[in-house]
Amino acid sequence: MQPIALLFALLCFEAKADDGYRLWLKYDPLQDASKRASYSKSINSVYASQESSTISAAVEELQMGLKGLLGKNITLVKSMDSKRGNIVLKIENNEKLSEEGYRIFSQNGNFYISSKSEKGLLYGSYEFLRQVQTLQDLSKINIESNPKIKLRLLNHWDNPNGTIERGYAGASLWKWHELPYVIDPRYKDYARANASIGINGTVLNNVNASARFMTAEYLEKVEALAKVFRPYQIKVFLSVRFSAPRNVGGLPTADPLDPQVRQWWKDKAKEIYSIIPDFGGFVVKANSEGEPGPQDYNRTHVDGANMLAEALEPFNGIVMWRAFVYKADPNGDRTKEAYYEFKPFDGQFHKNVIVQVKNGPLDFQPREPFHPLFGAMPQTPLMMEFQLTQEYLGFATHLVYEAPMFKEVLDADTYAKGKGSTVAKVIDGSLHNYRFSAICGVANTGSDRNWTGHPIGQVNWYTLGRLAWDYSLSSEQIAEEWIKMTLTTQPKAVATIKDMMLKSREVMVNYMTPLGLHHLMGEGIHYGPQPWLDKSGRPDWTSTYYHRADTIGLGFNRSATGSNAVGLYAPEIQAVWGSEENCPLEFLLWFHHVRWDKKLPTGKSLWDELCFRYYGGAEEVKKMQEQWIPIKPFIDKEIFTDVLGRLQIQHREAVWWRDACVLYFQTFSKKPIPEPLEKPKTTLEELKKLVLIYQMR
Ligand code: GCV
Repeated sequence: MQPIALLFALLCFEAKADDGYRLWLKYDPLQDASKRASYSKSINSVYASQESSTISAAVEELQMGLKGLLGKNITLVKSMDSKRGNIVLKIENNEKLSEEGYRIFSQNGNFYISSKSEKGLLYGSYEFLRQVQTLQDLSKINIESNPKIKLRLLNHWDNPNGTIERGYAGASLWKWHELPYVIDPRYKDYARANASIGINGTVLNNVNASARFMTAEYLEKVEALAKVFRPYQIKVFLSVRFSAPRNVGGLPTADPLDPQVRQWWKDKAKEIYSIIPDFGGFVVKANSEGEPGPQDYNRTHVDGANMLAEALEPFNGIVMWRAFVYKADPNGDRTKEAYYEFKPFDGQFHKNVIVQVKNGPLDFQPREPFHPLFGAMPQTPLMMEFQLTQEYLGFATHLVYEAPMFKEVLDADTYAKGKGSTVAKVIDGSLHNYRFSAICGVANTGSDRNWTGHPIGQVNWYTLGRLAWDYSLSSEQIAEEWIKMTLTTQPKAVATIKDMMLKSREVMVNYMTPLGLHHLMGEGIHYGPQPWLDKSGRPDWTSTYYHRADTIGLGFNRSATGSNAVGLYAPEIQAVWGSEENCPLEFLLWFHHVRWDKKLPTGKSLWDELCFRYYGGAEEVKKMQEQWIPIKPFIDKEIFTDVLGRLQIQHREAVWWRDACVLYFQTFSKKPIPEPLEKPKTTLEELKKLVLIYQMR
C-alpha cells in the first residue's frame, strides 16, 4: 500500500473519540466477543402487541441499542417470528406490578417484557438493554421490578436568559429564544437518558423563578418541550414565582387569601392545562432567600401552598412546596428553622401538596445529618431534594460520586415509628401512608457536549434515577453498571474506577469539611475555602457562624447545652449524636464544640485528627490520579485525558483547602502540625488573597 493510502486507511479506521454525549446509552459494539455472539444468536426481532408513541420509543431504542451493541439489525415484526429470538413487548395484567413496573423473562426461546402499561414497557426495554450492556446472562433472565417512589424528578435551576444557577456544565439545555419553532435534537436525547433511568418528571426552571414562565408566550415554549418528552413518559413541571399575579397578571397584590389572586391562579391553571394537558404541577420557593411568598402578606406557607393546590386540583396537578427557609438570626441556629416553621403545619396542607425537603438541614454540604423534618410530619407527604450539581462539592472539576452520600441519608433511621423507620421509608410514603411519594435532584446538566462537565459527573444524574427507582441498590452496583455502560467493561479498569468513585465522597469530606465541619466555602461563589469569613450579607452566610473556632476548641454546640438542634431528632438519636462521647466522628463538630486537646477514639487529639484528615484527603486525591493512569488503554482517549486533567486540578485544590483550613484553625489551636505531616508551603495571608481573586468579577 502507498504511504498516502496507508495514512488514509489509518485515519478512516482510527476509533472516533468519545465526547461523552451519548452518556450511558453509548451502544458501542460489545468488546466481549463470546457474549456478543451468544446475545446475537438469541435475539433476532422485536414484536409489540400494541402501538403507541411510547411503545414506538421503546422499540426504536431496542433496535438502535442492539444494533450498536451486537452489530445486527433487529427487525420489528408484525407477528411473533416463528424462528424465536423475539423480544416481545406485551401489556398484561400482573398483580405484582404497579403501573410503571415491568417483568422481563425468557420463555421458549423468546424474551418477554411485560407490564400493565406502556410505561412499564418503556422502562423494561431500557432494563433489557442494560442487561446486555453490562454483560448479564440472559438465558434465565427473570426480573420483576416496581419503582419504590412515584415521582422521580430532575429540578433544573435554569433561567430564561440561558444561565443556570449553580450550573457548571455550560448554558441551559433549553433554548427559550428558539422555542417553540426550533426543536434541538438534544431534547429527545435528554428524554431518552431520563427514561432509561426511570426519571418521569422535569422541573424546567429555577426555583428562583421568573414570572415570565406564567405568560402565554412561555407556556407555548414549555409545551414544545413537553411534546418531545411525552413519549418518554416525562411530565413537565414549572417553578412559579409567588408574586406572578402582580408581576404578569396586573393585580395589585399576590395575597393568597385575596379572591382576585385566587381566581387568577385558577384561571392560570386552566390555561396551562389547556395548552399542556399532562402538566405535572408547580414547585415553589417562597419566603426564602428574598423570594416572594405568602408571609409578605402576613399569611402562612399553608395559605400559599393550599391556594395553588386548589387551583391545580381539578387537573390532578400537584404543588411541591419547598421547606428551604431560614431567617437571618445571628444568635439562632439555621439548622432548626425549617423544622420550627413547618412542623406546626403538619396535617394542614391540601391533599395535593407535598413538602420538598433538602437532604440535610443546612444546604447540600459535603456531609450533613438527615433533615429533622423527615419522620416529624406524619400527616404531610414529604419529598427528598438532593443536589446533583456540585455546588459545594468542587463544581465540575472534582470527582465526587454522590451515591454514598445519598444512601447515607436514605438509610438513616429516624426512629419515627421505632427502629427501622428510615428516611427512605418516609419518602417512599410507606412509613406514614402518604398519599404520594416523590424525590428530586437538582440537575447537573448543561450545554457542554458531555452534559455534565466532569465526565464522571454523569454518574450522579444516573444515580438519582436508579436510586429513585430502587433505593436498595448499592452504591457499588450503581457504579459498576454506569462504568460498564459508559466507560469500559474491562474488569481491572472497572474495578479501579469503581474504587476511585466509591471513596471519592469521603476523600472530599476529608479535604474540605472533616469531622462534621460545614459551610467553610468561599462566599457567594461557594468554591474554595474561606473558613475565616466572618462578615457577609447575613450572619448565617459566614463561616465563623458555623465552625465557632476559639482558643478552647472547634465546632457548633448543638447539644442540649447549646442550640439543642439535636433535640429535634428522636430520643434514640439524641442519645448518640447529643453526647460528645457517643457522637460518631463524622458528625462530631456538627453537634459539639470540642476541645482542641480532647482525645478522640482514634487515639489522637482533636487537633491532630483534624490535621491528619485534611492531609489524608489531599493525599488520597494524589493516589486517585495514580490509579487513573494505568486504565488508559481501556478507555476512550479523550475521556481519559479530560479526567486526568480534572484530577490534577482537584489535587491542587484539595491542597488549597487543606492548607487554608489547617493554617486558619491553627491560629486558634496554637498547636504544631503533627509529624510527619509536611508544613504548608504557603502562608495563610497568601491563601486569603487567593480566595479574593477567585471572587473577582
Ligand atoms: C436556587 C442555596 C444556593 C442557591 C439556591 C438555594 C435554594 O442557597 O446557593 O443558589 O437557589 O440554595 O436551594 O433555593
